[in-house]
Amino acid sequence: MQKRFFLNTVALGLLLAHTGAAMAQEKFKIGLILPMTGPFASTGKQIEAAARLYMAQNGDTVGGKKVELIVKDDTSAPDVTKRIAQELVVNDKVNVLAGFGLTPLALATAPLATQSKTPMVVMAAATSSITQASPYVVRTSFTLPQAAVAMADWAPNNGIKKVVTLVSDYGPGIDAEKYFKDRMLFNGAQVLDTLRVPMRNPDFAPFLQKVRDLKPDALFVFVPSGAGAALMKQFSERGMDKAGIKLIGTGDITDDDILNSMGDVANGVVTSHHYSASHNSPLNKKFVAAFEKANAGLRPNFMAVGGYDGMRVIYEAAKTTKGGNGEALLNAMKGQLFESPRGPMFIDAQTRDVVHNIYIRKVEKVGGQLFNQEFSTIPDVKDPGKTK
Ligand code: VNL
Repeated sequence: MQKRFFLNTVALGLLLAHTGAAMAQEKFKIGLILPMTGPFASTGKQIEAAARLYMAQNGDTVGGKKVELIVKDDTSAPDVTKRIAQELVVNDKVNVLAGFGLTPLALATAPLATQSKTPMVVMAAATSSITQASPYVVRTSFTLPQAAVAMADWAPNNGIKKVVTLVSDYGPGIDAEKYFKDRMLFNGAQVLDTLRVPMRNPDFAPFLQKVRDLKPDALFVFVPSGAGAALMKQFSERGMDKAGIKLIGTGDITDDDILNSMGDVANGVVTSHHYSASHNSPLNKKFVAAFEKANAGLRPNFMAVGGYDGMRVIYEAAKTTKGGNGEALLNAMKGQLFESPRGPMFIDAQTRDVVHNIYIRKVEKVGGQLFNQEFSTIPDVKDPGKTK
């Protein structure tokens, strides 16, 4: 009798524990780690706004589970990103980690994704090698080699034979410099010098002076999202444009988030990138209008689209796996093919990296506002960094 009572109690306990676990599992948790404060806060703001818009449009239940979006500020410090990711995995038991505003933040977290078998969706960082840092990384942003090679194919055919490069001295800048330079040389152009500025609080003045003395046809620049306005201001103050030196670069320097505040110096600047808020498609028009409406007129930039598409990849994988996690969730992200506000987009199943169009764009005034007007398309660009 006693024994039977004991067994029943154990059974009941197990049942309750099991039910408790099942109830805890009713949620599908997304840990979104972003720089919400500090010099890269605009990236965090754009991505969070885009993720919330995606949820507002697609509902907060997926694969039979309630979606919980947990947003955390890493202040753009890699050790903080890593600690937050650990807490999200161990304490919150998130199904997926997402965000990653800068390359060092993604690289600091990649080993944890591998150890814990947690899919990690990189929505912003764009150094080619990030997808190789963990087999659990899936990227929905872009890669610098994609954009840099496209610009190096366009420039020599458009009167730019001698260039100087100026990049932020870390992962994406070094990728931009290398892939732009190699392709320019391959195309028979000259690279007079390669300059690197500190990633944080760069003073462009001494570098621009050097560029003036070298008198290239154009200066090719990469600086991370948010830093483009300071570059433009100093470019104009140093009289570079008046000295006949054109400014070209990846679209990070004519970022839609701040383009309108850059003024006339930005007008006419040609860049290469995967997204413009003025991309001409019904889906993008809808996206931009909804984003602006939900965010007091804020224009979405390429960070927003990386966040929006990242949520799409997560939602579809959650549907396929009925709110799964680990390798099953990861596998359901691979190979997704869909229309993004940027145009057609594909997650290469082999590399887990994004394949999409790169556009050549020129800043122009449309209805009194500055936009990156796309005028040429290089379709379905894979990351050139993956082919060697
Ligand atoms: C990165 C690349 C960051 C491109 C960016 O802005 C950007 C990165 C914050 O990989 O760190 O525009």
